[in-house]
Amino acid sequence: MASFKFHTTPLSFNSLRPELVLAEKGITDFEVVPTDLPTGSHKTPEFMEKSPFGQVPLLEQDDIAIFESRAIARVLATKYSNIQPSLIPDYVSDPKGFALFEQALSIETMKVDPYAGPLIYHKLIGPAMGNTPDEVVIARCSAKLNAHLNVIDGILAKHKYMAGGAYTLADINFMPTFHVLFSTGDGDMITSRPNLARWWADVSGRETWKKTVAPMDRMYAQIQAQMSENGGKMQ
Ligand SMILES: N[C@@H](CCC(=O)N[C@@H](CS)C(=O)NCC(=O)O)C(=O)O
Repeated sequence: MASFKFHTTPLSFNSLRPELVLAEKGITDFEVVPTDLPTGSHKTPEFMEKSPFGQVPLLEQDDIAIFESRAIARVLATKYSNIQPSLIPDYVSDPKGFALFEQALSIETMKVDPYAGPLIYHKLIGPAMGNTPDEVVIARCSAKLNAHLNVIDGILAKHKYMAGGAYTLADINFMPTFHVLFSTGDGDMITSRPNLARWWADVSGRETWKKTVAPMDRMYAQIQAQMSENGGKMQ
């Protein structure tokens, strides 16, 4: 019997966080429950009972439902902490590594996501749904994100990965958002910065990442092809 249920869709870049943890750990013994965003299967009362923001990903295990991709990724990385790569530094044996890890997680949620999120919405998701992009939001978020990426580039000048010498969940948490920046035409935010570019080449070159991101890339390519036939709209 599968040890948990994972609700996801290849349309969801946030789902890539827990999916990459599972790929890194080699876990395949679980049930994937496909969510159909276009038909709104994530807005039914049954789904929203478990995921009250009406979003994926969603993990169901041990009689509890857990939403928010970063929380799910951390639960899974902790559940399978005995399988390498460890992904979460141990505070007792490596307090400095653990501190850098917590710091890197916070940088992603506080300094990257609040600016990259609206950028991705206004440049990619909104227009695909027929909404007019807000250029003021785009300009403000691009400026902030660029400033914060300069700092992150400086951090990566000091160590190989986001939280020190080892690849961790902190790296994983940044990756989906940075990947989508290549689809908004902002890939140079990563590739023009030497340390970020070196880090990105390393982490995105991992076989686990290539395998995890492939279904989303195929789905985005299909949508783009449909949109160009459809005058820039999804349907
Ligand atoms: N902070 C949430 C964001 C989840 C999210 O935005 N999920 C998207 C797919 S990537 C979704 O379900 N969108 C549908 C909606 O919001 O109605 C997380 O990291 O899990």
